[in-house]
Amino acid sequence: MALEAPTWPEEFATRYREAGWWRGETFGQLLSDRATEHPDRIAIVDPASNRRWTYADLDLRADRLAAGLIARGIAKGDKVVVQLPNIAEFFETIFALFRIGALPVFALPAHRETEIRYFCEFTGAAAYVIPAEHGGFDYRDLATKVLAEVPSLRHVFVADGDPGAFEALADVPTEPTGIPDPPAPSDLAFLQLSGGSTGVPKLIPRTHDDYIYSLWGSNELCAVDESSVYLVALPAAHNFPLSSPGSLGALYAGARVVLCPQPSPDVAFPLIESEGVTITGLVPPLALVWTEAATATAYDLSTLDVLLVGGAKFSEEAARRVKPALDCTLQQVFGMAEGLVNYTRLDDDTETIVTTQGRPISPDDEIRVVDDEDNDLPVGETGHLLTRGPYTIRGYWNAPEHNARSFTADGFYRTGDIVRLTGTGHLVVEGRAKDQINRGGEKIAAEEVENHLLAHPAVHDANVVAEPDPYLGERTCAYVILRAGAEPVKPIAIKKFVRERGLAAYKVPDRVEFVTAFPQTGVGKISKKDLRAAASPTASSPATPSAPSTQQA
Ligand code: OOB
Repeated sequence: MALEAPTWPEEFATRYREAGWWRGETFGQLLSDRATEHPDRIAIVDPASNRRWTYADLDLRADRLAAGLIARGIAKGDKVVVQLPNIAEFFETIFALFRIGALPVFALPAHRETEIRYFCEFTGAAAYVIPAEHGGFDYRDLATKVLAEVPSLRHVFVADGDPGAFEALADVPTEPTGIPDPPAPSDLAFLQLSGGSTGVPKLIPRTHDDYIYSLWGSNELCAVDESSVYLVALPAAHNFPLSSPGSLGALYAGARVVLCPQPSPDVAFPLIESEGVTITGLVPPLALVWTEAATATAYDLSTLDVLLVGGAKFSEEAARRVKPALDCTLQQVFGMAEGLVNYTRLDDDTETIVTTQGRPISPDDEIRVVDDEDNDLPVGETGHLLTRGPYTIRGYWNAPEHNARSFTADGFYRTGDIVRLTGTGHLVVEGRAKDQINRGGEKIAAEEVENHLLAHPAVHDANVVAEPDPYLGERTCAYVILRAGAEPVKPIAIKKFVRERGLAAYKVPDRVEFVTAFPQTGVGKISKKDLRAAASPTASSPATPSAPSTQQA
């Protein structure tokens, strides 16, 4: 299958194979292998529906669903938008698609019409898989709208609950007939979403070879083996709980995956006790909540060996509290869906664990810390992180213009993160150059929200920046200049407008501030740095975005 994105030059692919990083496995095959090796071991626990699937169950289900999907015309290379919560069918669906060589496009349950329509249109998706309802939201209504708008979309499958006018996923499986043309290890396995800093999200093409390396590489560093029990506390489709080492790492190891319907301690702690969970991953705000709750809980959390925390910067003070409260090893993880994942090592000393974001999985991960002109900086200096390696993409899917900006000519990915390397090769995340808000691990591209604000008839101009939040780390502040003579409008109306445009709720600005002008840089560009400083009450030199000396509406 021709890749629809730049891939590794042959000399790199050969090197990664020869080094043993790329093992020539596919997801479809590895599940069959595990099912042959230990058919009766539990693979998936879905407590909400009280189901426990063995490896043999999951393998058979994936085969039967693949056969049914093929009968409905889903073929190798087709894209299928998968928007499922933490339920067992998520795994049945993605392994069926992996087997066919059809590509899941991993949407999050929080995505709404704007995002889903875009994923379906941009990828020319053939099918869309949803729950009937989840979190009080009816995905069938969303699917009805998207189906009417996207001509390529031929099927909507409802994986859980009343399918309404659509086909229930449970009615799709049939007798397995064999896969006509299974994917090769170097083929694309799926499209993951980028946190992004551009107007629309970019799609990340991952191959079987490269992603599977990130799984077993993570397993080695996080001590995941067949006796492990991994709790999927974050949304299952996100790269962190999927692969660091995540559910797929656990399945690779022949371990058990427990699906947590919600990450709050009142739901997660009883599952840790009853299933003997040994390892899980959380974003910093949740890690704080768990740490607090653990000191007062009656549940037995003693099986928990490792708590991974990542997705956003975990403050040193919060990191120090983890071990005393949960009696487990904290492992910081600094990763990205584009590839590179860094872990603190389980045997790192406490200072390293609490003050750094770890070091790369692979000896073949190349790390550069550069200045604004791409000159390499001496170790210890702070600069832009560039990376290249055996599981970091060489380009986004069908996005040549973005690729020219986001990758160097020799294939390094510009992460947009500002980091410092320590003498031991650990990375410390110092900040971010990309125009993004990291809202407790959920990434928001400022430009995307600004475009929606600009669609409001009363809005002349808008700038979205991060402001500090004690719980989330960052939240979103929209500075808005209203049109001269526009009807008076309240911040809440602006928020409502954005929400009603069908955007995921986490992207709706937390605060809308009306100003008459934006601060400018020396060359007359809008200064987001000054806007950020204005949004931060503790900033040393707060700008005054409403200062009349700057750009007038
Ligand atoms: C993970 O993946 P994404 O794609 O949602 O976001 C990647 C970005 C990074 O470039 C960085 O800006 C930020 O999220 N980030 C962190 C961080 N971990 C991620 N910033 C500071 N400290 C950390 N520990 O977020 C992701 C993917 C795999 C594993 C873990 C996280």
